[in-house]
Amino acid sequence: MERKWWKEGVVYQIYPRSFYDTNGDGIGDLRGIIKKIPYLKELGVDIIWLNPIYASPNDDNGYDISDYRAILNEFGTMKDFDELLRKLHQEGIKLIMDLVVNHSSDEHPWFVESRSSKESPYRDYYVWRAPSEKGNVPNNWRSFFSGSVWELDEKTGDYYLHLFSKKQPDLNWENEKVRQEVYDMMHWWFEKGIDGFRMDVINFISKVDGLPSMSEDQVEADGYAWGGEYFTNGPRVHEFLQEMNTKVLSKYDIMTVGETGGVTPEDGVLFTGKNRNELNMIFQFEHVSLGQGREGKWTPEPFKLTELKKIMDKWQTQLHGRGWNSLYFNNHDQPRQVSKFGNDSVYRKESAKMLATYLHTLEGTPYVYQGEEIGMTNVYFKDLSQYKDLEILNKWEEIQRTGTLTEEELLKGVHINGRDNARTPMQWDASRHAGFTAGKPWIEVNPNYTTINVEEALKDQDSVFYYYKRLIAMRKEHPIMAYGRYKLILEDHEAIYAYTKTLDKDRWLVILNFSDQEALFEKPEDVQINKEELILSNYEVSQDVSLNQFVLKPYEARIYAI
Ligand code: ISL
Ligand code: CA
Repeated sequence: MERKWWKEGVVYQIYPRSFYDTNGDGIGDLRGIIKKIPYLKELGVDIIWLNPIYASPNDDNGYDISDYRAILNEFGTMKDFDELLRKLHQEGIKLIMDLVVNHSSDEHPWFVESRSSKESPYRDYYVWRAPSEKGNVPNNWRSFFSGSVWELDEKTGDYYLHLFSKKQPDLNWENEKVRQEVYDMMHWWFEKGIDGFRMDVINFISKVDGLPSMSEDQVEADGYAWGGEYFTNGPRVHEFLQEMNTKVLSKYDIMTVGETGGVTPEDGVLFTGKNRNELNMIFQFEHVSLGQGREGKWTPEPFKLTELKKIMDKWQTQLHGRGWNSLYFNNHDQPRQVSKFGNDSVYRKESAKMLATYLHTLEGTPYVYQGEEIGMTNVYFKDLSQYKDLEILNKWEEIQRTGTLTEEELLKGVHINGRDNARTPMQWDASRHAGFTAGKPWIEVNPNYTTINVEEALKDQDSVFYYYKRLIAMRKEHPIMAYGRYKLILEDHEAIYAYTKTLDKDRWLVILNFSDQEALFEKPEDVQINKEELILSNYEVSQDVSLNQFVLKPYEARIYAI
């Protein structure tokens, strides 16, 4: 398999707003990241991904950009950015930025121009449509953040498309000039020396011609339908990415990761295949979408380990040698992984380490989301009004109209799947506001900061932090972690997730207990053991254990070289 730095590295994702505040305004900033470089160095990560830090009115925390070449005032200045990049590079850490070009802010000068008149040279930078024959919205698609994807612009009497909030109008990728603007901007950042991009909802940029309505029977209580099939992996998406690759990406030694909801492994191969000249890797969503009920993520239901295995096994085997996976359970849009896939009470530390063992031994590049390395958990705010995320707040408004959920039910869903679970401030120490800010944080800290925090973790040799540090260091010593071939065993087991990894003469056996009960491991006959060398575990392991059969403790994880 071809070796690449972005396959061997571990990415650490920083949500700047919630990382570290240096000036007491309650908002994390770039100087805060600079200040914490020694911490990142101690952990040993290779690549930093920053969520958007560009000028933005912050309707969606920076995913609504009003100037792609300026830094958000609250985060600092371009000088701070240059210093951050230089200092990270001095430490041998690479930096990738968020590229948000499916849409801009409605306050971006392009959109301000575009909406000014039907004759504006910028009109066609966005997606405008006349009202339907009945004088209504042009189609029945629902926005990601509730309500219609269309907003009427009084001035010209047309509607503009916004798959996300109405302050995030979709750019019109059919327009060559738009594409060129994006490519110029990307060159500008690459010339500054950044090392790549994470591309926001990049598989939504090409929409099906005519933007057809969904059929009436798809329309739900809110009056809209999910229009995904008309904008996910659209007709020209691969053409656009290949053009971007030819004109920009291929000119630099950089990495790219596409955020691609609604993809199958076959799509994954198209986006990341070596000879496709598109992206290096993608984030798929199948595993993090497990257990969605009647109202999607807001009505979570239990799911089985075998369902997770099925999904992950498919991605592991189908991309093997043909593409590349991104490995993650959480990010700024997802709940905390110990809360969703592990256990955030009695077995918090054990399950945090077990999940880490899993993500770092699959085929692909592991991503660590800030706070994951100390086992941060979901936040269980008592009241919906404590949340800041517009996805949650818009849903709250919607259910008051439709009555499809009670507030109590929504709150329960938010506790499990709300995006703000990931966005409460990083917990640095046990002092007020978790040492995140000297002021008042923009969103309340998780009250469990008094016990779960970085200072505590650094004092404890057995902490989740040091386990991550070890896994990250091991990746440099053991090419089998990044490049070894994954093969699932015990596929029907409902508690144990086990697999082998193989690279040339090296063979590892990874055994993970995903449950809070003891579980009996029985080695299948076709797994041949030549030696039993324990590489890593999250509990003390007694010497005389037999790999043929043994009992795993709750959330126990072991890696053996066999
Ligand atoms: O988190 C989600 C909600 O259920 C997703 O639907 C999410 O909105 C989707 O994955 C796209 O996410 C990305 O683009 C959004 C932004 O709000 C997210 O933070 C970003 O990661 C719009 O730019
Ligand atoms: Ca600040």
